[in-house]
This record gives sequence, C-alpha cells and structure tokens, in this order.
Amino acid sequence: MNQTTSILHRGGIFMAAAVLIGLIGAVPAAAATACENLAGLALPNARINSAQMVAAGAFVPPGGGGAGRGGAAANPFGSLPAFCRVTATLTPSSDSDIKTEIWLPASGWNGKFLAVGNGGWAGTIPYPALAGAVAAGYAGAGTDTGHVGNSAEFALGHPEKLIDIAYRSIHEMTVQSKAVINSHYGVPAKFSYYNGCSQGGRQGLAAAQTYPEDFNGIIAGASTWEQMRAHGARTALNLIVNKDADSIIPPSKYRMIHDAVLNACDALDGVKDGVLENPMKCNFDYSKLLCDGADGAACLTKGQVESAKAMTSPLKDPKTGKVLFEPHLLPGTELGWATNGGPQPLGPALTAMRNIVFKDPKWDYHTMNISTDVDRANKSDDRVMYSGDPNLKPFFDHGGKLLMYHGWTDPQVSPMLSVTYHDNVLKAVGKEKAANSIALFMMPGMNHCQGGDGPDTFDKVKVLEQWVEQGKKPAQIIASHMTNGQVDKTRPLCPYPQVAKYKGTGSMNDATNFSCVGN
Ligand SMILES: [Ca+2]
Repeated sequence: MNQTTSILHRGGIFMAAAVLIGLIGAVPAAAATACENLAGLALPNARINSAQMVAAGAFVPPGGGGAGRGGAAANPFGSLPAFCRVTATLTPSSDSDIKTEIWLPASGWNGKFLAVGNGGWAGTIPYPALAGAVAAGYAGAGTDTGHVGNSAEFALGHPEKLIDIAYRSIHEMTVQSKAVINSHYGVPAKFSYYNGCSQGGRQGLAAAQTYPEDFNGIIAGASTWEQMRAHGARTALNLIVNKDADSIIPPSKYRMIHDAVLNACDALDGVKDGVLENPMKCNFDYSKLLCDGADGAACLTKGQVESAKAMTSPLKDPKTGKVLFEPHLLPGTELGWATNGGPQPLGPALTAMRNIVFKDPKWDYHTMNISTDVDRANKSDDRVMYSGDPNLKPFFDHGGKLLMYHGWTDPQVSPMLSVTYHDNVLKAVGKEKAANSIALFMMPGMNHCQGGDGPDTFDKVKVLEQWVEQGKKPAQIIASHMTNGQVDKTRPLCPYPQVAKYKGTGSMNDATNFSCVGN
C-alpha cells in the first residue's frame, strides 16, 4: 500500500467513525491522525518539513518571530492552547520556496479553517495572527509568501517569486492546509476564512478575484490593490513635499495643523469628539494657516501650505497638472504625515521602486521623473501585484462574502482605494447581486489597520462568520477604542456609504446612542 492509499484508507475509517460518533455528539480528538504522522503526508508540489505537538504556552517564534497584521498583542503566544505545528515548503514553480505553517488545535477545534495574511513585503510567517486563529479554536495557516525579509529585494530577477507573493502563496497554502486538516481531523473544514490587512488586504482581494472557491469569506482591510502605481505615487509625493527648504513641514507643526482641521470639521458630524466621521465632507483649506509674516510655530509658510495640500490631494504631475494617482490621504491624517511626507520615501515604496521598477538596488529616488515614472511603476511588474479586478461574480456565485474595512485616518494607504474598489465591484457585478456579498466599513479616526483616536477594535472574523454561516449581513458593527487596555469608547461602524449619527441624548462614548444613517 503506498502512502497516499494508506492515508485515504485511514481517512475512510475516520469518516465512518465520525458518522457513528456524530450520532451521539462531537467528534473526539481521538478520531484524528496523530500530529507526528502528518510528517509523512504526501502533498503535490509541497513537502512537510515537520509536524510536532507544541504544549500549551510553550511556543517561541523562531528568531523572536515576525510581526503580522491583525492580531499582535503584547505576548500572543503565552496563552496559546496545545496545538499540532506543521511546517511545510510549497514549490508551485521551480523558483518557489514558500514557507508555510499550519497550526491545528489539539482539542476544541471549531471545525473551521482561518488563513491569515501578511503586512509590508511579507517575508515572515505572521505568527501573532496565526496564534490568534488557534487561540480562537481555528485550524490556522500563515506563510512568508515565498521569500525571507520585509523588502522587495527578493523580486529582482525572480518574477515567479513576485507571483508567489501576489496571489499564489495564499492559494497554495490554502489548498495544502485543507488537505492537512482533512487528514488530521478525519473531516474537512466546514468553513474556510481569510483575514488580512494592508498587503494582507490586497492578498484577500487577489484570492477573491483569482481563486473564488478557496474561501467562504474574506476579510480585506486597508487593501493596497493598486500597489505599484501607489508606490510610484508615494515616492513622487515625498519628492514634492521635500522639494525645497520652504516646502518641508516640520513634524512639530503636525499637531497645530491637525487641531485647525478639527476646529473646522470635527463638529460637522454633530459630535465634537476629535474624530471626523466622514473626512470627505471636510473641505479644509490649508492656506488659512499661511503665516502673516515670518514663519512661526502656529502657521505655515507658502511652501508648507502647498505641501499640506499635496498630502491630501490626488497626485499631480508638477509640470502639467495632470492627475497621476487619484487616491489620496484625507484631512485628519496630519499626525501621521511623517509616514509618506517624512525626509525620505516610505520604505516599502522605495524598495519596490528600486528592485521592481528600476531593477537597480542602488537607484537614487532623487532622479525620479514624476511625469513618466509613476506610470512606469504601474507597468513594471506586468500588473502581477495589481489586485483591482472588480469582477467578483465567480466568488459571489460560490457564496463568498467579502468584508472590507479601512481607517479614514490611514496615513499610509489611501482609504479611497477601498471606497473605489467597493464601488467598482458594485458597477461590475450589479448593485443588487453585490448587495448581499460585499460590505465596506469605513472606520473614522482609525490609522493604518489599527490605532488612532477612533474605535479600531472589533471581532472581524465573528462578523464575517455570522454573515456566511447565518446569513446575517452586518447592518452595523460595534467597535471599541481602548486607552491603557480599558475600553473608553464604543461606536457603531456603518456600511459605506452610511455614517454613524448621534441620537441627541446620552453619552457620546456609548454606541447605543448612535445609529447608522444614509450619508
Ligand atoms: Ca466628530
């Protein structure tokens, strides 16, 4: 009997056992293949490197572990229950070297699979998010996407590796994880979910577009779906706001500018709480802060006014005024302007320009020709990293649900990308058909994926599950804001384009005193 037959045979026995046990209750852990046996599982274009039980609280991430989006706590591993840790290498192409980990709860498995995404240029297994999945009872999986290190250096001369991070690694990981789960527990996962933000949000959209049958539900936060053009635009914006000494806004002025924006726009939503419910309604004119005479701490020079406008406007060709990239940051992001407007371009953008666009790790960004190089960035990867296809009909027809979210004060990835993609899907698929399959929740006062003055915390997977498993599309989501570990504010998040409106009485920090209304 060869190995595959043996596994099928054992699987058959377990299936029969599961049916019998199903008559009297839940499938006990005893029905599962022992963790260590998974090391012998044969998988196409993949090899399992190890399969070992990890005792409760005993996991220590290799080399201190990698930070991932979507679940990092102070010590996300200390309270982990016992689990079976499977490490694998996936090789869908001859140049692929995709490291993946599949974590299987030793007891209390909820019968579901949860894949977690990456941040930045990936290059590490997102251990904190993986830990969050297992702690909540899921069989979880995460991948380094096929290279080591959070930069784009891997892509130079390795187009297959770019395809791996773009969409292939999450797909391969998901296919293999489902096989491992089936073998280990003797039953397939009842539901498969994906959760990611930033690069991980784009990975989620790519999954919905490219492999519509992989997941029953996808959470895509702050999705950077127009990735290479955005990297070109970020680099260009950085050059524009640093073009001469007069243009540079010192970070010491960010608070002053932010306060001026709040003074003008905070109360537009009926609640003076330091957060703009819909910053697209705030048409703040930064030239109101122009210094009367000499430069000072409470005003902006002429060049600084231009830079403030550039930070919050579509990117324009400085020579012709032509719009080169429409999605921009919104008023209210001032405290985070150092991200894109600091002394040099954002790291993930610069490494992309060097290694993918110009294919020269020493490329000097000061030599950028903004008029042509934003377009050049957009085409540089044969559109592999572009994840903006709005045709989600196959995913929706399969029953797939897409839950999107984005912070309005995201200083790194324009929230307009999520708004635009959402609207594009409605146009492509039809509003009625899309209505029960896609939802976007804009998050007032939330920064990039988390943090900020607005509520940034809600149980994303739970919301998605209720939608997928019980047909309850979220009409609103209660999110909370914490200070020093204590919840100090709750507020409903509303499905775009609705906004939360204060009912007029009761605490402004209590979600029950707000309702979602048309914008
Ligand atoms: Ca407000």
